[in-house]
Amino acid sequence: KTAGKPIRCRAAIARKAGEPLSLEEVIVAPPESGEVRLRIICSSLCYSDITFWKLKDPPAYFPRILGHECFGVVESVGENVSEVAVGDTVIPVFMPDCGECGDCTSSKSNLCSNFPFQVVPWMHRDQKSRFTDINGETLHHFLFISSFSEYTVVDTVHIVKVDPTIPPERGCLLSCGVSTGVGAALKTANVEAGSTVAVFGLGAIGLAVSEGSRLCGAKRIIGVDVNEDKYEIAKGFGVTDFVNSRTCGDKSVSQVILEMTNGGADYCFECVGMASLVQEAFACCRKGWGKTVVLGVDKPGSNLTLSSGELLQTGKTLTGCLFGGLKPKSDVPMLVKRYLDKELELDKFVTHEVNFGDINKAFDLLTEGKSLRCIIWM
Ligand code: CXF
Ligand code: ZN
Repeated sequence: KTAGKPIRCRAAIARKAGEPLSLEEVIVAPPESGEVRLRIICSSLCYSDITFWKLKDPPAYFPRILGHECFGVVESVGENVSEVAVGDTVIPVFMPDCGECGDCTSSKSNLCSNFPFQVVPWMHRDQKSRFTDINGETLHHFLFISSFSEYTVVDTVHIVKVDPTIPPERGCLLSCGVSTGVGAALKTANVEAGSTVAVFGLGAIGLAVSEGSRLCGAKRIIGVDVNEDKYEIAKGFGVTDFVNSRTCGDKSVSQVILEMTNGGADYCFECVGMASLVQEAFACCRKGWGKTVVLGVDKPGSNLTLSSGELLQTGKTLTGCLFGGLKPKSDVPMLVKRYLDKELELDKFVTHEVNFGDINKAFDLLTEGKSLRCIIWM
């Protein structure tokens, strides 16, 4: 009944940087060609929502509907949509997957060139918004998803149809953060069984890297954090050793890890977003074959200092990835299957749940470092 017509529903609008989201009625336009309109079942809060909510300078856009880690059902489809139908359960992903370009057709890349990933506040194809508030003011999109609304319009290049038997409150985790960490271990690094891994930063992303490394059969997983309390939590994600980077005395973290591992970790993952930590990670991955993967997002313009001699003489690899290097349309269903087969553990990431009306509590919990993932039920 609603197909082809605007929908009036409830959304949480970020009106000003860092101020509580305001729950308001919004109008969601019907999907255009190549797009679908989704009913969001639940979202979970990813730290990128906080980052862009706090942002005062460009690329900050207000008013805006944030949210990008979610699970939904197709309410209606625009023209030229054959991949999904009304009623299908989907996981939206901020990374596009057009399935046709040189990158999407290659198993070696997840960086779509037809819809290059950028942080813009619009829909891909017409650079316009599908949201207005009740006064007719345009509301900006976020990461092509904007899930803090009962209904949202998403381009089909950003949706993945999934097995409807996965519970929404687990499926939504695979929409961003957990997939990013698990993918970095499974795909970007391709962690070998029996290896030693060092994870810098034990937030949800670092813990997802640990979970991915555990899945790959890593023998030793060294967690690095400034907060000692993280170790107890991290043990549940496969972390076997802990280094407090604040209490290394006159040694650097990399020196401590080089000594602990007798020459370096086979794989290092930077999950904080600090150039200096990338250097530390690279310094303690093993010569000859060590691989360092950057997942953390540092401030724009932050540079790495790396000696070309060190690169030449050690043969180490330094790389980075978005969304763990996963190809959304094929790899998200693979992770769903591994969850349903009881290999990939997702339950332990969920520390809190709130109703949509209490969404600001979810923001407080994550800002204060009290939650890993908080489910926000529509
Ligand atoms: C991030 C990835 C890097 C750019 C900003 C958004 N994605 C999701 O949290
Ligand atoms: Zn995210």
